Amino acid sequence: MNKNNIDKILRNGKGMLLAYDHGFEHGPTDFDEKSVNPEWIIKIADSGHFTGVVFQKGIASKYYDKNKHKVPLIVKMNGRTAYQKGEEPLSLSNCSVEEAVELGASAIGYTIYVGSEHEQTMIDEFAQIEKEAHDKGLAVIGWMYPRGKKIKSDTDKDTLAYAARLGLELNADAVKVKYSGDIESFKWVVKAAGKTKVFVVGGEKDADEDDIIRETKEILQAGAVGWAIGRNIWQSKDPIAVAEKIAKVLYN
Ligand code: FBP
Repeated sequence: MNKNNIDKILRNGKGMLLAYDHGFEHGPTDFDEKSVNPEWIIKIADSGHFTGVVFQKGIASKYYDKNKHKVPLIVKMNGRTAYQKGEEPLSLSNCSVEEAVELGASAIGYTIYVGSEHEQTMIDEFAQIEKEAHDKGLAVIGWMYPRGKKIKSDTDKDTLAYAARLGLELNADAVKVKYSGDIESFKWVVKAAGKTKVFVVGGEKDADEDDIIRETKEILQAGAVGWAIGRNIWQSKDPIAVAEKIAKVLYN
């Protein structure tokens, strides 16, 4: 049993993880003059509204100081560049669990493209990382993304429920999945995940910032623990103010 690991990245049973691995996944195209600088992101993450910050190992190693920063670190173990956005995606690890521990990680994250023809390769790698991470006392979060020719819709209730359930089957402490778009269908996704907690992906920045507050209420009602969110925070004009608004709904 790895009962308490996940509590390190939750507050009152809820959580908001600031995702910042986009430089790897998309290239710096998502950033502006300010958000391209990881120091600014750590400042946002350390504002008190987040229960974790997600970095690949390079940014963690060069910018995250485990003795100085309060926000828990989640090291994203795998990634693939935007050049590899083929129909059947594969994402492999570029970091060891030992390195994540040295960097001060409380948790590790790993993407599985559920449904991709390379799915088994990612499941095998995840299984090894999961065992080692749990042995070393880290929480394990599965970025469970249905992708590939077999996937008709990546926000379909049953597709998402399958992805969330796979996280439970693989012993993830939490999964990160897209929102299905309505409370009732998402309840089923959360139920399928069982004792594995559910974080929701923020996605592209909403045009109206009130949408993220409405969605926060909805995902909580469905039973999710909160967000793993990037662009909706650091692409905002005032990231800390948006985070504070979400935090008020989330942790109360
Ligand atoms: P956002 O909240 O900005 O969507 O970030 C969540 C995230 O999962 C990141 O961790 C990751 O870099 C990105 O989305 C991947 O997006 P995609 O695979 O859809 O290009």
